[in-house]
Amino acid sequence: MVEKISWYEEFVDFNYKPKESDVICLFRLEPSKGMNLKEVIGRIASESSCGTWVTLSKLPSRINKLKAYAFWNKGKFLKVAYPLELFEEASINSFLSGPAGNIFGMKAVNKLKLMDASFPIKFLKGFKGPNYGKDAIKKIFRRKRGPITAVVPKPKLGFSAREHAEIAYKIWIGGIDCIKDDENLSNQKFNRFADRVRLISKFREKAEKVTGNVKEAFINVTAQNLEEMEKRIKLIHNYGFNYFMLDVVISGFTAVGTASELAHDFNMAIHGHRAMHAMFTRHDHGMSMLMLAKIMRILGIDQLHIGTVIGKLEGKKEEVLATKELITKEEVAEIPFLRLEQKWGKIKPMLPVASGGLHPGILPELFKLYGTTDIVIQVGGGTQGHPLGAEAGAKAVIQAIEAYHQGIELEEYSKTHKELRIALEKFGKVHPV
Ligand code: CAP
Ligand code: MG
Repeated sequence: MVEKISWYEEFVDFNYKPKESDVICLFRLEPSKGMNLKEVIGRIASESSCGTWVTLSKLPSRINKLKAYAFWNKGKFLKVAYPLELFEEASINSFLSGPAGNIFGMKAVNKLKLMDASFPIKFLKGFKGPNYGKDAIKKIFRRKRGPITAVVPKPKLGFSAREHAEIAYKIWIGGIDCIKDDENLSNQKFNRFADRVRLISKFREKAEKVTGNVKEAFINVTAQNLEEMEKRIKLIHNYGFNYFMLDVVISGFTAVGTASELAHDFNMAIHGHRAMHAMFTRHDHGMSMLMLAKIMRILGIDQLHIGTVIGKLEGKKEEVLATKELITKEEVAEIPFLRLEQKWGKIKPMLPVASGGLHPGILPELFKLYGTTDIVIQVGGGTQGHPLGAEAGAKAVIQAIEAYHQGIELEEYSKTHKELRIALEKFGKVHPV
């Protein structure tokens, strides 16, 4: 009798009832030409857990306890249950190397997207999560509600450290809470990291004295190795800042885990920039932004860019709002084909960051979507594009927030607020693309 060559079907069981302790993954998939859905489903569950393409001469006695089961399929959507002991405790990387690993390169699969993964509390218990999260508003800024406001000195690159700090000062005295490095500013020759930290600190002291308000900075510690990243975090800490910023995708999940350990050690908050995410979160192959945001909350990022819906960067309303709920609530229900249910246990809620093409003219639209209590907004070009300069641009942003909080239309409020009026004359209500 010819021995059968494959055993993928052993990883499909539509009668399987997931255990409390299982990790459940939701995939969206399209089989390659010539492959039917059933053939592909077994491959996905097998290759992302403990199987392989061919029957083997010897199997470990525990193999059946480690098999993942594809147990639900509706159209292009598939759920796979993974026994928790497949994954190393307190390691997202261990998880990702399976359900976010080789299966995305299988010839049998034409398109595959990891939409979400629901983790049992037993797994989440291994992680500290965000150090501040939503509490930053009251613990760092000593305010009851948001938004926390931030501005990136623009253009992205080109200012010297001193020029950068001087612009920061203008933005701070215009009323903005935080200055943010751009995602591609690190330690360039024309703006050395150590000079920037020192000078921003100097101007921050001045701005706090002049305004009487807390002023913060999200300075980018993204570096080529963990040792250098740690050195940069320590320097920022030594200058008394409560935040640092990290490009979380470019740095990688191990760096995010290390940065989070340091943030807890130094009692700091991490601003997570998601540059590079769109290489795999857009369209139908890769991992959803919702899944990436869940990973960042587990790993301990305090606030994360998740999109604006109305700005210049891609992000559909349904997914942005489902992601915002996922990172700000204690638990969320399933949204069919988009999000699985998730209880968070002791993992603190994060703050969503809305950024990208924002300006005073469209802030009310953003707040209608997001609310203003738990949110960080970043308005870069929309501040420094103001005809009267950065300080006036900052004032126009603050005036737009005040108008929204008082329930007054921007046009009405701009009659008595010059900076807002001039901003509206230039930007109108344009949705930049
Ligand atoms: C926004 C920004 C941010 C984007 C990132 C930029 O500047 O600084 O990096 O918001 O996108 O470089 O484009 P503006 P996302 O305020 O001048 O648009 O927030 O979607 O991750
Ligand atoms: Mg940027």
